[in-house]
Amino acid sequence: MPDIPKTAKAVVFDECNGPIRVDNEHKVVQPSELKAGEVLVKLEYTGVCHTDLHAWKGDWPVPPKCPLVGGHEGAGRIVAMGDGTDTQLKIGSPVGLKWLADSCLNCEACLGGQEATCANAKLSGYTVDGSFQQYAVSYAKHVTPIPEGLAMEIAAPILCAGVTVWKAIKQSNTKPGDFVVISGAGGGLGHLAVQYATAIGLRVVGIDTGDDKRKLLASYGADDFIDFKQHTGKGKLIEEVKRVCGGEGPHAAIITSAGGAAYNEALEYLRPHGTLVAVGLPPNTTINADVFFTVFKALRIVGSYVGNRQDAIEALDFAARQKVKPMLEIQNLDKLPEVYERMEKGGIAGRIVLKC
Ligand code: 8ID
Ligand code: ZN
Repeated sequence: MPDIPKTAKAVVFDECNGPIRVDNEHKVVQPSELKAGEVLVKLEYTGVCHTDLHAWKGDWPVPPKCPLVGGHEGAGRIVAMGDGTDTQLKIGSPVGLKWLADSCLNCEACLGGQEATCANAKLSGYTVDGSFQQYAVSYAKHVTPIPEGLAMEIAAPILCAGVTVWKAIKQSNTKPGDFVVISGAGGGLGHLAVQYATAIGLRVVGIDTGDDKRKLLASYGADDFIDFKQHTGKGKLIEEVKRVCGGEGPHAAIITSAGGAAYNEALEYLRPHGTLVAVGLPPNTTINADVFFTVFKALRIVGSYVGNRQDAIEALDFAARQKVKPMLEIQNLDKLPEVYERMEKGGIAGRIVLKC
């Protein structure tokens, strides 16, 4: 059994919008304190998702627990397990922590493979402490096995961003050759959505802003890029999206933007029978659907919330086969506050991953 220190580093905040502090002497849960089903994971890398920023800002209707160690894209190895834990995983197994830390596995949602909507779901970095630390407690039934040979820093962003967009694509009602718009395409979720969509043969139009993001998405084989800041007049973005999608608009639009404006015109640029997949979670935002056109164009609006255990395995498999490769900038765990500042400005192309 590996040596487990009594304390280690964690990044903590005590209240939403309050100071974010690096605690170098954060208590590490000891193996003897773990309950059956719990695992202690020594984290190597963690991605920073915009959800973590929403959590710190208290953006959503139900605030996170406080004090909180955020983070839910953690990659590391199991170093201890509670007595009586029933699992195939072993000490040393590489595993990932996801947003969904635990669920009951017995309710209608869980039995139907919709674990995220389990009434007893535990959420990493929201209702339980997450991955912005060196040692985290998680749950054997929900940690995701990371394929041997896949680098931990590559696995990390797949564990939320990758899983979520892979699931969203599966819910988009598209087939190879169809047009899909990814709005927020240059961000953490979006740049992976472009890659998964391209990998399965969709024609991808990215919407975001700036030349860095334009170049990044072109390197993944996106068919078009629309800079939303260059199409600001009334109806201009709708016109441009329709134009690049064969004149009729896309078969689906997956909104991964962290800003509400991306939702505004999506229903208007979709082609008949098109699907709007809502993924981004801007605060206080509503989707305005004109009833007449929703009916006459037979549109679908679908909310897509992370993915289940199998979606996570599939999402990592794309990365292991190098069909999908996150664009990473690696920083130290201590840099979380600076990362949030840059994220708030929309200035990150791809994902920032922190070394734990
Ligand atoms: O399960 C889920 N549904 C789920 C899972 C994980 C994350 C939802 N999310 C949510 C996050 O909480 C957040 O609201 O998805 C959103 C995006 O997360 P992210 O990809 O981690 O954020 P980012 O890296 O900051 O990227 C956001 C991108 O949106 C662009 C920005 O330029 C940035 O590249 N963007 C914005 I802000 N406004 C835009 C607009 N009007 C826009 N792109 C197009 N049009
Ligand atoms: Zn996330």
